Amino acid sequence: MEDVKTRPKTTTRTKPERPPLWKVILLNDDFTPRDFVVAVLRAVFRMSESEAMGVMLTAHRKGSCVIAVYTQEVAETKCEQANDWGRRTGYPLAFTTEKDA
Ligand code: NFA
Repeated sequence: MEDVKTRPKTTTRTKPERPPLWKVILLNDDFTPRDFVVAVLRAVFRMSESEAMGVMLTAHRKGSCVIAVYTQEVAETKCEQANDWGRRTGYPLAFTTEKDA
């Protein structure tokens, strides 16, 4: 048997864990004016006019629409801010959060 020098082959790499993501979802209702929904989407979620219009129409037609995904804290804060807009004006406009798959 030859005297083969071996080096340890194990390396340890620590990759940072990705934080879990949460969806913010817009729910349709029959009362909130379309323009108001678009204004909230633009203000709270920083959407362009056409993005906001697309999201509003998808929720209107399908019942709900995923707006964006964020870390849990950001998702919950934005959801609360958006719900406050509806509450203050008396519209039943509702946003919710859900853990991403
Ligand atoms: N369905 C509402 C209307 O016809 C518009 C709306 C869209 C409300 C998306 C809430 C969410 N005025």
